[in-house]
Amino acid sequence: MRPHSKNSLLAVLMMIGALAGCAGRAKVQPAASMTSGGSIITIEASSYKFSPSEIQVEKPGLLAVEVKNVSNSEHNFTIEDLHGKILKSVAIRPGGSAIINVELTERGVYKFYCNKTFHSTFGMKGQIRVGR
Ligand SMILES: [Cu+2]
Repeated sequence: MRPHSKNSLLAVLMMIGALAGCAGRAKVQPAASMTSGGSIITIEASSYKFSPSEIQVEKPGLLAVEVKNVSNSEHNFTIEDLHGKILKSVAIRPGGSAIINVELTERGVYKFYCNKTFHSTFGMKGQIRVGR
């Protein structure tokens, strides 16, 4: 292998390492507690990500998710239970918002995503961890 091709391989490896590092550093956002007993979190939907995408909830119970679509495209918020069953699936128009109430009855990691074609592939997905 000639020296310059070795260097470009190294550059590619370093780039992959940097990307993986970014993915691993996703900030976990704790949901706020409501006086009524449940929790609440606000998520911004843009093309193509949810922010925050990693959410922590103290314990099982009601979670109110406010999803604000800050993009010019229609998006969707779909959340599954621990067994892959869809709990809620709500469309959010461009510039609009929706409050989605879900009962997260068990400790564990709940996946959410946008169900529009390819959006989750592009990165419109995240998870809610209930309990430590
Ligand atoms: Cu989407």
